[in-house]
Amino acid sequence: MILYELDAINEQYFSPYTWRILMSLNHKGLYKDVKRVPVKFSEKSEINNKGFNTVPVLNDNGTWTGESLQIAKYLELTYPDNPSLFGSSENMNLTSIINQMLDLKILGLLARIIVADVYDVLQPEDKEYFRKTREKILNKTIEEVELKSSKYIPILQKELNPFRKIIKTNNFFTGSKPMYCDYILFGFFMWARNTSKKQLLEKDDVLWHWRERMLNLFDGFAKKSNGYEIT
Ligand SMILES: N[C@@H](CCC(=O)N[C@@H](CS)C(=O)NCC(=O)O)C(=O)O
Repeated sequence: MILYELDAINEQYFSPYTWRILMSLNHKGLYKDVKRVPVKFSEKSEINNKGFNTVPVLNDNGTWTGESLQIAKYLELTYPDNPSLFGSSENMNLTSIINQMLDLKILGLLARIIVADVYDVLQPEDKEYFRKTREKILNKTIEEVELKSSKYIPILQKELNPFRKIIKTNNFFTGSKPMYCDYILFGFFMWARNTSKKQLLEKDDVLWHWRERMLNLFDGFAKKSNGYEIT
């Protein structure tokens, strides 16, 4: 299996969507069979040639799949005997809704907090492409966004309230075991952890402890990745 992901300096792999798949591959016990291949924002021909423009992209023995949620579903359906990412087909559908809602809400907010930090850890040849595309989306320069970044941390914290309610009584979002739903939100935290030194959660927050549990899964797979110590 080949997983295409974004390159970054110092192997600080940060794509939130790729993190969902890295965790899913571990969850399914398939990570040991995976070769990780970095592509650049500015040079993505390996995936472009197969019709994809974003990472993650998975090539499983000639079967190519793009879009993180589609990859997760592919893994679930192709490897049904490995631990389930969704629990049932009904839960898979529900998780798809959560995926869309979270992406809409959290991506924009977190981008306003960490975009300048992401810019700093890009490969030098990717900076021009990133600046051009992201400044167009944010309608501001990266530096202007950075000036207001701290304003968005409490807004992000508030948006996460529904998750806090759930994990007051559960270790993970659907119960005692992590599922794809956990990996969706966790991917965003890995985007921040592996690019930014900004503190997003307070230490007494139940989500802080959930994030610790997530970092420690699979023998500390995410914790061992190159990023910044979360304080
Ligand atoms: N909906 C897609 C989003 C993937 C995505 O936006 N990936 C970003 C990196 S985090 C990317 O590859 N961007 C390439 C570009 O902007 O050219 C998914 O869930 O996989």
